[in-house]
Amino acid sequence: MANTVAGIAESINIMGKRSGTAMKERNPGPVQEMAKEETAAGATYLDLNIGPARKDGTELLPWAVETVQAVTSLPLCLDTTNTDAMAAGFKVVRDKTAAIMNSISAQPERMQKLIPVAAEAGCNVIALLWGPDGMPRDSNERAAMAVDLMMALAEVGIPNEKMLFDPIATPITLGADQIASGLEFLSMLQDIAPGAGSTIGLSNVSNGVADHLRKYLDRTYLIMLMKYGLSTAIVNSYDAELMAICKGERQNLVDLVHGMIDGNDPDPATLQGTALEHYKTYKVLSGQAVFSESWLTL
Ligand code: THG
Repeated sequence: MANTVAGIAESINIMGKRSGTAMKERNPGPVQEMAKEETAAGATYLDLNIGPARKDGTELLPWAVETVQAVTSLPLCLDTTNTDAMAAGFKVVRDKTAAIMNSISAQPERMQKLIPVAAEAGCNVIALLWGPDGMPRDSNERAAMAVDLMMALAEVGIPNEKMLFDPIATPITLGADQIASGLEFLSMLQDIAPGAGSTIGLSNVSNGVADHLRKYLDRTYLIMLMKYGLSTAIVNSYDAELMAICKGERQNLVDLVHGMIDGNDPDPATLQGTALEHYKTYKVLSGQAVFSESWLTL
């Protein structure tokens, strides 16, 4: 049971208001400010997400890597679906063995292109459980994809300890079944790939939910994932409460939610503040209560 989770800060991102504009204009200032803010917030890695970057990815990602490396020594997580951009980005990464490739999915052409790049860099690899037919339907499909990825990575000498399996978080608005199946996969992971790590894009769970409510879902979801040994998470490092959970500073809330997973059902009348928020949010994320945007006030 993990007590801490390494946070991969997500905010330097081509879709973001501040960082997206700056990246498109190749304006280093805002990107470097954000890198310093994410570092100060206690991130363990900085994700640099340029999206598909079809036109200029091979130039943009190396620019982003060098821009951020000028102001922080934190290891980087290079995030793009453009395989040429990924290779170009890794060329200029200073500490390749500490960095993360985000990601290699279980699609044959992506595996073929990226696995040699990862082997050469000696980096960590996020193994994204997304297959040729898209999203896995249950934990067994996740397990089958994980085996495929693990075997292909092992073939080039990448050890389990450098793999971070991402079971893919789905929005709560699609229901709690997929959330349960991701957790179930994590509980199987050490049998499938002993020593391997894991990660998840936490904020996927609150995708499509009103902005001011998203953080409650992300925080409780993180605590649930910790019960199943999640080792890293892609996080909004501007949420100080979420970062406190990552750093192991909210043991009382962890005990509450993990107790509920074990079958305890505390009387909500005895809870208040953040404890009550996590109680209500756990009910929704575990499928015991139906999600609606009034879940916290009911
Ligand atoms: N798994 C892996 N990698 C991933 C994801 C995953 N990378 C991309 C994504 N999912 C995680 N990254 C983000 C980055 C930003 C946001 C969500 C996920 C986000 N940003 C705010 C918004 O859009 O409201 C703020 C944007 C802004 O700055 O204006 O939500 O699942 N392996």
